Amino acid sequence: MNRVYTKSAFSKFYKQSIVSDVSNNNNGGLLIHFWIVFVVPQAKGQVFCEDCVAAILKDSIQTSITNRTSVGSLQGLAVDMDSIVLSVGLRSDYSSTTGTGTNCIYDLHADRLHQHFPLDISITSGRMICYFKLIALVGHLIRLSISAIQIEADNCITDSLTIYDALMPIKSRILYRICEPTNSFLSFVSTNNLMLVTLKSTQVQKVKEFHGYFEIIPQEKCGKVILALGNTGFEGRITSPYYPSYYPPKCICAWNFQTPQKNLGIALKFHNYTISEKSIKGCEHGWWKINEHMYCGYYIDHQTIFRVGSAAVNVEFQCSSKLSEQPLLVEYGSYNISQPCPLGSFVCHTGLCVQQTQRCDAINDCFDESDELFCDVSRHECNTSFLTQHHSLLCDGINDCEDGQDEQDCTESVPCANNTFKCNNNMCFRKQNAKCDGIIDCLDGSDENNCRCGSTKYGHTHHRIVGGSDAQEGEWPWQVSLHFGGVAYCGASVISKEWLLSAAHCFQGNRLSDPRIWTAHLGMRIQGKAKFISPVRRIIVHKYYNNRNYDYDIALLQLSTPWLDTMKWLIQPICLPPSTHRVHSGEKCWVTGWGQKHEADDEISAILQKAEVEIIDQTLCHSTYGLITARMLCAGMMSGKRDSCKGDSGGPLSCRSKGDGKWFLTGIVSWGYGCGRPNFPGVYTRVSNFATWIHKYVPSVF
Ligand code: 4AZ
Repeated sequence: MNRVYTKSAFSKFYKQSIVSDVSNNNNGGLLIHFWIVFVVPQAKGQVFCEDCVAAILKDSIQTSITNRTSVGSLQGLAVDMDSIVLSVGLRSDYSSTTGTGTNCIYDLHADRLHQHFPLDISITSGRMICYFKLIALVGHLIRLSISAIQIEADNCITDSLTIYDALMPIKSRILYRICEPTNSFLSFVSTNNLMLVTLKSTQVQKVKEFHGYFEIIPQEKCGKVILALGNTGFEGRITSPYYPSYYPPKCICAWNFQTPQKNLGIALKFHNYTISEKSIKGCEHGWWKINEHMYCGYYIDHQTIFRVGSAAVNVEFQCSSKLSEQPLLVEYGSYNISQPCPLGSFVCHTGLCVQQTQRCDAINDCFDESDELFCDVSRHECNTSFLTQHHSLLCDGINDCEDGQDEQDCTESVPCANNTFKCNNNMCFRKQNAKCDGIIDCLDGSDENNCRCGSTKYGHTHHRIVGGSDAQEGEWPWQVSLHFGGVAYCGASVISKEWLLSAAHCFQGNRLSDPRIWTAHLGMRIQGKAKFISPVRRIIVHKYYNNRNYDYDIALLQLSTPWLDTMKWLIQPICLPPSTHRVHSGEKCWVTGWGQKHEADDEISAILQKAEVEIIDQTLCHSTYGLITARMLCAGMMSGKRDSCKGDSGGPLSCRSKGDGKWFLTGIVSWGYGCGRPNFPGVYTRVSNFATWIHKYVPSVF
């Protein structure tokens, strides 16, 4: 290396080469892992590139033109050209592996298939980086299983567990990073016989622990020929490689299905996943080729069925992410092409079949609510001619009708006596003051829900406004302005002393996902004059956020410093709607933010703006935009004018409960076609869908 680089164009930057590891290659030779160290001044005009460094090395290797193999020679040594892989490492990665400052390096060799080699470590003091170098028999792979990890949860800033698909800690070879503590069982598979696991802790206050094991596993061939039986229904399953482990990048699988009859096609039931037509952009979570058609895959929180109307079906799946991905499970079976669903049933957008009687019953049987579209429930059935066949609307403890008609005369199904409290699970509790007395009376805790939220010291006026108007001090005490690098960038809402809710799309990208660059401005009316400013400690973006269609556009932010009760005149949390909460079209809500006042403006507003908007019927919104998922809702005016705009993203769509006058965070500003355009209302994240998800991270708000 010295000879190669001291004679190269980069000689003035070249420092040294250091072997970090030697392992077997797959051909009876050695695989040498080494650092080639360059010190490049930050001065302008320096031409230095990763590809050039690799090219210099490859140019120095002599290859014979007559003998066209990949083996060349360097200073008399045979070199496998295909084994030359060059990745850029950081100075910190380099110094950490060269031995100074750490005594926590384990070289672990495994030589027996499927034997578990335990990996357990606990760090009790000081700054620490532990390296586990896992080396398996050549030609085999490594499966790392994690049973528990206790680390600080702050986006990998203080602590992290990183799994590399190589022996050196090079960014481009990261398989997965864990930034949160977990007790769930997780496992990961390498693409070769080497893996490096690092556990970093920059400050140890509490004990940091990691428990797991690794094993050698054989390489698996993914895919097969499948002869489906004639019976309709699901009969088997296909999975991602190394299921139920996270599957490594660079995978490729091919399944060839054959049904016994021409009238039978193949149905694929994807668990927590869906595929849809590939657009010009690439796929982020796997691409699928099904009988010559291309699709992209997306992770979601429900199942979907994809049917191929052909007796011979070729399915090809290729990984597209650089990281390991969540395991995939797909059930398959044959179905009758001319009648995919049983007689008398309805085909959901998710491909599922539900009975016609399950349509328009206000229960999400399709998982994406497509059985509840084109129903026009509240308008039709809530006046005097209430249709009694829609049982679930009646006496279910939810006011489906604006006048509460569906919940009147419920003596039979809801035997709650006067002066008792009705829990969300329809049980009655006898104590008169069960609600918000600090004691959980209802089994589901619903008597203590939303007790210290959604109220303001400001008396709201209810006349309509045209476009936006200036908000008053203390009128929207949950409104937050999120500043990125000191500049107002997105909105958010206060939901507790230390948690905010915002939109996932505000945090997309390397820098935008770093909590250290953000500050949250609370209790603010005029931009820059916040009552309270806190750095952000942690950003949790929903793992199913889809940057194509803005599905699952939700993120939680944890403040570094909670706000104090002394600020409660200007800072208050907004209530979160329970998962049973349904919005009704025509309902009036308010959207607030410092975003652009007009679509064409490039300026944000100095004073917090508010605009009254109307919840738009989901069916109508669907017909305008097409791609409106069950995680979205539309609000605005079909005539245009009142709307949210750029800069309001992540901010609240606040709706006031008719019952107790409390304000609920019904939506989060997400997207839309322009701003205030007729027929294109704003699209909001439907917060009620995320009650369980929020509860997982913020148990205190329920
Ligand atoms: C945006 O770019 C944006 N009219 C936010 C809201 C809307 C449109 C765009 C809704 O952040």
